[in-house]
Amino acid sequence: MRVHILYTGGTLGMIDTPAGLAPGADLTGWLDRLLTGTDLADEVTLSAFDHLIDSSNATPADWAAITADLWAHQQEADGFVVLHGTDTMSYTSSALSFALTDFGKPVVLTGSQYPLGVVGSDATPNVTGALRAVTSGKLDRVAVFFGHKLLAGNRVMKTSSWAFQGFDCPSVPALALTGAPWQWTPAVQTGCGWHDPAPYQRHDVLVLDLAPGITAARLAAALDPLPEAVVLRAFGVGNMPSEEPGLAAVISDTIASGVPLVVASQCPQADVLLGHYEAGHALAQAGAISARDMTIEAVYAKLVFLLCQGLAAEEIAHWMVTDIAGELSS
Ligand code: ASN
Repeated sequence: MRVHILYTGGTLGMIDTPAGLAPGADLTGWLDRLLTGTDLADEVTLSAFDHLIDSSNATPADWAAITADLWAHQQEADGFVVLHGTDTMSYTSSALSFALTDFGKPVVLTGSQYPLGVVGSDATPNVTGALRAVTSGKLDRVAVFFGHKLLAGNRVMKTSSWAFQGFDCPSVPALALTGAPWQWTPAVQTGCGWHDPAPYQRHDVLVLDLAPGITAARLAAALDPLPEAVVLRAFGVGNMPSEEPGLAAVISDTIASGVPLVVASQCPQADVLLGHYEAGHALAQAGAISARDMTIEAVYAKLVFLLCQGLAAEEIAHWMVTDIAGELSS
């Protein structure tokens, strides 16, 4: 089994600098020592971003660069591991899941909370777990391995800034849990796929949180000038203040201007049901799109993905509620 690793940056390969943690560790030497004497000793190739990043700096251009690197090595390996910072790893894994439905080989992202040079770091279990996942013969999609769990790439969220169990899927079970042997969950649906997608580039998608007391004037100001699409993080099943003067009109004017507006929930575990309450009725009436049980990361990456395909607002509305890569329960 051959594995290709792409190193993009993140805490895993960072060292202390006067300005805080920054890339600079000897990843190649560390990997060599990790794999010497194992069944993967001579089976791993490595490529790296020219400019290693803290994943807080990642943009859709980085999602495109990762996708391009994976395709460039697609024939050379049986499985692929992307070493990535944890901060935006679930955005990248969601994005890759839409772009790689045709890839046909497992891709697992991982990183760590502590750098590889710290005694007790989670770098070793996370990287070896990711390697084990992509060589298992049981995975055919984009996933994240972290804290002894293998998690679907477009269902996962970073749930802790410090815990070794820093990631979870609030709406679906883990794909596998480590152990001897690993415990695998029976495979579930993976969506209809997307053939030959246009590469990622940046689009103007606004993610907006509602909070008690928000006014129509504040919401209107945040939407001026209009972005290409909006993700409105509303309350519960997709509710907003229905008694606040002018608020519903700002939403309906935005949608009437041809801007897709997706309503997601502030609850990590949610199923958005627009109109279930009177407080969500205006959103349903205005033609807002429900995020259903998608994570905020999957919603954002999917909107950027669909905008990159040059789709009109009605087509975006259709695809947002259609399962492309297993991101959405049908
Ligand atoms: N700031 C880091 C990053 O996302 C956090 C980490 O990797 N643990 O690149």
